[in-house]
Amino acid sequence: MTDWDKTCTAIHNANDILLTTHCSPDGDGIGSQLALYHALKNMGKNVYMHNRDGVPRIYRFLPGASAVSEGETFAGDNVDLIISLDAGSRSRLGFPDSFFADRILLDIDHHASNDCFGDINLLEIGACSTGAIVFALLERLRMPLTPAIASAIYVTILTDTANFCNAATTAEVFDLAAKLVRAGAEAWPISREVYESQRREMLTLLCTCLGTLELRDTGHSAWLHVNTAMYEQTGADAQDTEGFIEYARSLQGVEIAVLIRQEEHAEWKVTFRGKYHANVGQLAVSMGGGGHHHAAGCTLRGTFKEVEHQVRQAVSTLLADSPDGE
Ligand SMILES: [Mn+2]
Repeated sequence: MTDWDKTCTAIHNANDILLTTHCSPDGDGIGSQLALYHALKNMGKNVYMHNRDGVPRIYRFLPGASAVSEGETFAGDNVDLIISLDAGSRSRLGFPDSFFADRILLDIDHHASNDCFGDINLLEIGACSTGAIVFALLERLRMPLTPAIASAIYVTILTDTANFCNAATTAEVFDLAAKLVRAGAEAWPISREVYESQRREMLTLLCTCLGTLELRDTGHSAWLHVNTAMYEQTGADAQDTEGFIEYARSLQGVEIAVLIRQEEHAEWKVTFRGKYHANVGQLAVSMGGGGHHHAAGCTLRGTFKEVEHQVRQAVSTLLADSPDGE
């Protein structure tokens, strides 16, 4: 569903707009949120930003990031439009039902697993990032690209294409990136902030995590895990695990990489990366999660052993059904 006209009308009619993104936000969620924040402010709207999990450290350099509040509830009674960015389902936002009562919900997203949870849905499944949809929306609204907006959208593309590397990286993506750089997004300073500003604790945790590497399914699946004891040993936290799974996928012959990360309340965040044919998006959907063909995730409950067993069976079944990766 691609409700361009309804989206533009809802934005024109709203006075107080709340922007939000999914739990454990990534560069696409945050960049989309901040780009739209600046543009809607420039239109004269009252704009608020609130995420269940705030803004990860590596994205706090972006202009406007300090205006994002966090937590399970948001006090603003006057909000008439909520815009959800980069979330495939309403539950991914992490808020109670009361959060959405009496407000129009606009869902802007590019996940194939999106269940059209909005009152209005602006979905472009082929888009490289949700930020690319925001870019197209700003063109429709005739909003000029400022350096702050261009930088925020650039981050969405940089991170969701895994540095202009993954299967979503088309000629159109490079065209869009060029437009953003011309509008004031600075590629090298942005890369320095996102990829070259890690804490030492991250590398210590990475060493520990790589020690858990296991290859299964005759070398077609690679497995890593992180538990809370590892955070205590290293001083790192869940945000530091961003990108760990790419090491598992980087091995020759690996078709599916899996990272199982301990969360609070006996929950485990399971992240999948695929390399060739295997559709890890469908795999994640089958376990209550969602995502894309080559990148997806879900949350499971139980002990580590139970969760690992469940995921192992699902991965082995998928690999048995897939043609050999080439
Ligand atoms: Mn995205």
